[in-house]
Amino acid sequence: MNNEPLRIGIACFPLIGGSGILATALGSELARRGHEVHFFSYARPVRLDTAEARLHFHLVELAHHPLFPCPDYTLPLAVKMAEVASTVSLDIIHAHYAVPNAMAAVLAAQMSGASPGIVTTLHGTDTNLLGQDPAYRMAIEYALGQSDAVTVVSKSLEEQTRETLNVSRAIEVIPNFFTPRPASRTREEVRTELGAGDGEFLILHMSNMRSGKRIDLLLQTLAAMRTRDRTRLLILAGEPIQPYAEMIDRLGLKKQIIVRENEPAVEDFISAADAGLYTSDYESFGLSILETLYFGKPIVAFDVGGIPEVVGNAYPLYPFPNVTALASAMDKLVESPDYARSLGEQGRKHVVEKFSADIIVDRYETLYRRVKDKNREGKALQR
Ligand code: GMT
Repeated sequence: MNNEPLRIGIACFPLIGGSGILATALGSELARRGHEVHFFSYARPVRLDTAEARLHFHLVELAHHPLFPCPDYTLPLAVKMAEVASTVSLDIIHAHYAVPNAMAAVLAAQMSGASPGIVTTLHGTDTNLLGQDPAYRMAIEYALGQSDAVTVVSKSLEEQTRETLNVSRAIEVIPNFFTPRPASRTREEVRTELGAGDGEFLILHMSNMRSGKRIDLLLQTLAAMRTRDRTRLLILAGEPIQPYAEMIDRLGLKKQIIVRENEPAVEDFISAADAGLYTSDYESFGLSILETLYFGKPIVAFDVGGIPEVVGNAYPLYPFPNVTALASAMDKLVESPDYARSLGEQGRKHVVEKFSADIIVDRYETLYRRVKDKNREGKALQR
């Protein structure tokens, strides 16, 4: 492989959410491999450590112009990327999300003299939510058409994208990956801090708490568990739990639930947990599931979207929205530590084999080089 370092721009959402977390992890891995990486967003991505060599962050200020009915982000993002693309000669802009990031990248490439290649990754919401919205659909299709390469995070998302959007171009499936950072505290220290007793089974749920995560079903599952008095549910929440306070009270779950908001050190909490519970009605991939399995902790989830690809075909999943099935699957884990261990090990083996950084970052690197070479040939032909 050609080892010449690349100059890569990454446009992503900065908050707790799989696409930003994946984009940040990818940028860090690329910088470790010797590439120069420039992040663009309206806030510093939560897991980004710019103390690392070759990682740069460009803050994009929202434009609050009195002429606009609401602040604008797309154009300031495009201009910032065009400026940096010209100054440092970016080879690639990797946009995570079609709108606004890929659309802004298309504009940036046209405005800047550097004409970087554009790689767009769809993460799910661009297809199943914005892709259905007539106000965005055409822009998404245009951004995909103008990108030099398009990737999606699962086969399931590729199928859904082809069904939902008018795209005939090549789409490459490059799944997400995870590189756990070493836990900074012991399992015992974290459990003591959480107030989880020795004999208690600690169930973990990590999400941004948006409606598709079906927190209602998460709570109902816990409430339906035979073993609920022996368990605690730790929610690592990207948004406040407040909207569910009434439901928690009504289901009598107050004593069982521990909430931590915006925790970046997920590794500490996954190590401290005994299993994961995920109740989304759809996930293109399910990065939190990957993270949980990586630590050898079994998960219980519905059979939706790309989740079967993440856990592997032999892994048990349950039909949506059957909370009784989820509750008894979780009861089985609580009551049979050997079964829980072997299911966790089965999941861990699968994800380490399929979704380790080495494999997935190689695929992105190969794609970037292909796009860069094609771009170079195109420019040579124009001369
Ligand atoms: O739904 C979320 O949690 C946020 C969303 C995002 O854009 O960050 O997540 C999407 O991208 C993740 C990374 O590829 C996937 O793991 C999630 O499954 C996907 N969410 C949906 O498809 C609903």
